[in-house]
Amino acid sequence: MAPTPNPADDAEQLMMGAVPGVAALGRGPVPDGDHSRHEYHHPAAGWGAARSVGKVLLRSPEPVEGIRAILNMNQEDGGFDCPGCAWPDDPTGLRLDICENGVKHVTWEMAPAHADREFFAAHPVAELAGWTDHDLEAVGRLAEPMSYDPDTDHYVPISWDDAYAMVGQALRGLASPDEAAFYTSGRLSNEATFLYQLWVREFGTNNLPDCSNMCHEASGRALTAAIGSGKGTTDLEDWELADAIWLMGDNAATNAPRMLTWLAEADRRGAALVHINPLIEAASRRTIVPHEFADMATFRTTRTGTMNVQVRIGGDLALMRGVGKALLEAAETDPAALDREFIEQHTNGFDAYRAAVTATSWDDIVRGAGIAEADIRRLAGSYLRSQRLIIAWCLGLTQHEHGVDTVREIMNVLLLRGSIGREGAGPAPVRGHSNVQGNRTCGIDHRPTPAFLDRLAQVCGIDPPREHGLGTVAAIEAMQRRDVKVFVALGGNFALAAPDLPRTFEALRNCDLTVQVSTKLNRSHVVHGRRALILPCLGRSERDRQAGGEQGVTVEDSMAMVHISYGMKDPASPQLRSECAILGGLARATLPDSGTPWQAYVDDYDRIRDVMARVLDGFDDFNAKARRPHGFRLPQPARERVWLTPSGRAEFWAGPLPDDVDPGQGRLMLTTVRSHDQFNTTIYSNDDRYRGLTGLRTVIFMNAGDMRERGLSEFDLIDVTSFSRDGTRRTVYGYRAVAYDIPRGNAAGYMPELNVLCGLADVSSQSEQPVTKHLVVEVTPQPSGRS
Ligand SMILES: Nc1nc2c(c(=O)[nH]1)N[C@H]1C(S)=C(S)[C@@H](COP(=O)(O)OP(=O)(O)OC[C@H]3O[C@@H](n4cnc5c(=O)[nH]c(N)nc54)[C@H](O)[C@@H]3O)O[C@H]1N2
Ligand SMILES: Nc1nc2c(c(=O)[nH]1)N[C@H]1C(S)=C(S)[C@@H](COP(=O)(O)OP(=O)(O)OC[C@H]3O[C@@H](n4cnc5c(=O)[nH]c(N)nc54)[C@H](O)[C@@H]3O)O[C@H]1N2
Ligand SMILES: [Mo]
Repeated sequence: MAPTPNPADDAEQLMMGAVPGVAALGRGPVPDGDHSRHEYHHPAAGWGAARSVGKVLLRSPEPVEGIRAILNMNQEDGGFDCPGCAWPDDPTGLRLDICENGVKHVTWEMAPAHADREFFAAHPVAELAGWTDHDLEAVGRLAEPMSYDPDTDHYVPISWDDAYAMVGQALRGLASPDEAAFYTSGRLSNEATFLYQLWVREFGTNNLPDCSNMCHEASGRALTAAIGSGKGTTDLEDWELADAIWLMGDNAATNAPRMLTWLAEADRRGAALVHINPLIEAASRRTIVPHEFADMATFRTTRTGTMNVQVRIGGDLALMRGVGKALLEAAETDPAALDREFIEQHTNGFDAYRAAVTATSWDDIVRGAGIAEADIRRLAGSYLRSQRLIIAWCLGLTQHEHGVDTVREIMNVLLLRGSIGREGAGPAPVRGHSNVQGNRTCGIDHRPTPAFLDRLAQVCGIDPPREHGLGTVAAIEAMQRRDVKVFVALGGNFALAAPDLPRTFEALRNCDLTVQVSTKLNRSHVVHGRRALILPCLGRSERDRQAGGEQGVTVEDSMAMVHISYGMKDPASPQLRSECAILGGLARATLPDSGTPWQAYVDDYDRIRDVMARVLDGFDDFNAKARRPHGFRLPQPARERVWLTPSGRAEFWAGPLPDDVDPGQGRLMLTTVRSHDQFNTTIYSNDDRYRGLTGLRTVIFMNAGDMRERGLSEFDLIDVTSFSRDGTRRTVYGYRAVAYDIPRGNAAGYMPELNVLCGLADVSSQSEQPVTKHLVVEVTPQPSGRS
């Protein structure tokens, strides 16, 4: 008998674009067929953003609470930290520290708890699996713990104690602790992070994959090798003093909008603002600074970019090599071109670097970067005229095979002129999730250092495992092989954020138990193991009451400032528990003989902070310092020109230029990006305002010449096939071509939809990151696909 077709499977196939001849569905709201594109000429932020905020607040189920909460966001006196991006708060308090996307984010979190037992009783999981990801999250907040019942295919209520017991029993029943993996998304507070890794390591594994493995892992590894610590060195005072800012591979107007204010102020004092990006993004043009009400009233715009360098995808390493080459050439006649004293006193490996640069021809540089020699020299000239250069970067640089090398080459360029450990200068990786940097600081790392483990052992009296654990991609492979049988996720949406969705789905379904600690319903709840738990937690905007009174938690921003954050709003449901409380419950159920005072930690987070102060560098007097207005800055030795590298010096890197920017005859290099209306896998709408697109996410932005070559007109249906390193191919059917200002041979489209095209083999050997900004594809018109 033929199996009965499952409509949800069909819908999932359509979301993936897996059905030949049919338009792909995507993961936003179901498209109504009405889509359009125009050139966006307006300034970023300003009234467009204000209008959008107004719309979001009106749609919000709790408009008054919404406005009140937003005004309390990022404020020093008892407010909470914006759960959006990791851009720091303004320490002077002079600037209105909210942005359009932060507002969207908080109001989205403040939804009523409609994902409750009645909801799950009405909708079997097979049906929910057919909903788009937008529709799943739009149900509202999760209300109470739920457990998957395979007999009825429904999630059914379970008590917190039974849920903890189920996890404890499953973990204790494993042949080895390494048969479990524990994922983190970058929302988790420092306190919850510390408890999480303590539980996992006391249990006995370092299998702690996290979203960093897909995000800034390359930055951390490169910075550690170059300057001895995995973080940037600049703070906002430096951003106020810089006379040149280069922004590489970052869509700031969308993903770190509060940066626009700092760019506008830099322009007013005459700084050079260079945007290095294959796409001309909104931040490279003008903004209306939202906290300057006179500007808002008079529509006065300020420039946020003075130069665009439209590098080809993956060409940043070559571009930086070119800048270095121009500087070294200039130094032959101009002694001030290099900071020789700094190079001599503070660095190692300069001669090898110079030799590597000499060995790289201008031809190779120009081909690799896709930028003319004269323009590269112009960029270097601008650096020579400046005294204080900040180079900031985000995912455009990291999600490549050579992400680590690229960040090393940025460091080379900074080291040449001593642009580090000096006011107004230095490297500035722009982090993603609001506490992703804090997660690493507080112990989420599948490759922990022996020094950290020693301290943990000594202070907490546990015997942590020493072998490295599994990162994200390795964890997927292990689940597929059934080497890992229990998967626990503290936040995030692993099913959708990871590469190669069909294999990731299979991996999760292979597990005996999947546990998701979440705020909202998402794909990772409907793609689950044989048994599955949904454990709903408080969001950052909500009050956290424990036995010891109301609790605050700390986070660390992109610039290593740590501060405390208090929720302001009553929890969406009385059944919700804090992440710390859930972790305490899970730990006690897993480790009945544990000597760790789990309950005492949960009762009063000051006790967690006290023990963190003894384990982590720079956290001494943590409880007092966290409560200072704006908190405290973690020490960054490289900022003081103290280099914690094995040589005790900052290290130049002298590798060769890779030859991997050319996708090959007839193929394109595809990069995956976020739209203006999404937060990672959370999709608010099908629009992307700054790119002028409305109504559709299943698009590929292409150069008009590449479209002509393929006989394509705007919005024609196309199929996109990727070529994985392991020789396999993957296709999404029924996307649409959109002409865009992007270099020939390059293309862009949206994550998470296009994660289908990234194979598990397509992972950087330097960083273990999936190379989701470096996919080799072929775009073909869909047979009879004219629309
Ligand atoms: N509103 C909102 N804010 C967010 C997020 C969100 O989804 N929504 N996500 C958060 C997270 S977790 C992160 S990590 C950050 C992500 O912030 P971004 O890194 O800005 O995110 P992406 O959309 O991936 O954009 C990458 C940028 O790099 C460019 N790019 C792509 N390939 C290349 C390349 O080869 N070279 C160069 N030079 N540029 C390239 C793209 O054109 C794009 O401008 O934002 C955080 N903030
Ligand atoms: N192709 C491609 N893939 C990518 C990327 C890319 O650029 N291209 N970017 C990568 C990057 S940079 C990242 S960071 C990952 C993102 O990967 P993740 O961090 O795994 O995904 P998110 O979409 O941020 O997770 C959203 C879910 O988090 C839960 N959540 C929200 N707030 C909270 C909270 O306070 N506590 C808890 N416990 N749960 C909460 C909600 O249930 C929500 O559905 O994706 C990666 N994947
Ligand atoms: Mo990220």
